[in-house]
Amino acid sequence: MFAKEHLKLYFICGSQDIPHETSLTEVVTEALKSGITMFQFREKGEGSLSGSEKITLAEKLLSLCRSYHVPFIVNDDVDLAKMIDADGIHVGQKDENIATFDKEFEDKIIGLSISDLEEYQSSDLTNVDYIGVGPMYNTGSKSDAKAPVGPEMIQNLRTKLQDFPIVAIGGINTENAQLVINSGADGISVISAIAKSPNIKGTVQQFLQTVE
Ligand code: TZP
Ligand code: MG
Repeated sequence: MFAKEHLKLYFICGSQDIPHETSLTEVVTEALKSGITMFQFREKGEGSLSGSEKITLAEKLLSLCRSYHVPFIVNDDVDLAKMIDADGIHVGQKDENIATFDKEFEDKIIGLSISDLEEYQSSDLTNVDYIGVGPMYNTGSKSDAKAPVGPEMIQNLRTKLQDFPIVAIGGINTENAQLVINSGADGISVISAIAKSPNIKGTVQQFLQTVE
């Protein structure tokens, strides 16, 4: 089900990341049409939806992703992922422990955030399909983001993890994406570079040229 090709251009988004003049559904539709390879629903922070509004939106985006054969990952919310039968779940270091749900997610994609070597050393990757490493650079999309670790962290982890799937995250744009890929990442994950792009199609195509 999971292949590291899915990490090439991993778009992460929630309604809080979307400029007022558009909607999450419109942005995700345009991103899917343009060729993103995986999507994560990250409904989190100021301006995000909860309860039934969050579930309805998730179901809508899941069916959109299915129609493009793009895996749909839920950030953090294990109950939601189970309820709507998402393709996977992404958790951070402080989120629900993977050991508590790995059996139920055996045939699903499990992603884990790692920001530095210390977190890498204390993480059990037995049931993890990919890790998200970052922030690479300063980010305006995560209020509690750690200090940027730079592409050197990918190089560093790559030597320890051999061919384990790694996606880079945090402050990645069309200018610095090549550097991140050259450091050994299998792909890049972005929020604002796509969510706030005035030309999503052009931005996605530029990213895809970099990662291919
Ligand atoms: N985790 C580390 S940085 C980040 C997350 C979710 C935010 C990435 O957003 P952007 O806009 O691509 O910097
Ligand atoms: Mg999380």
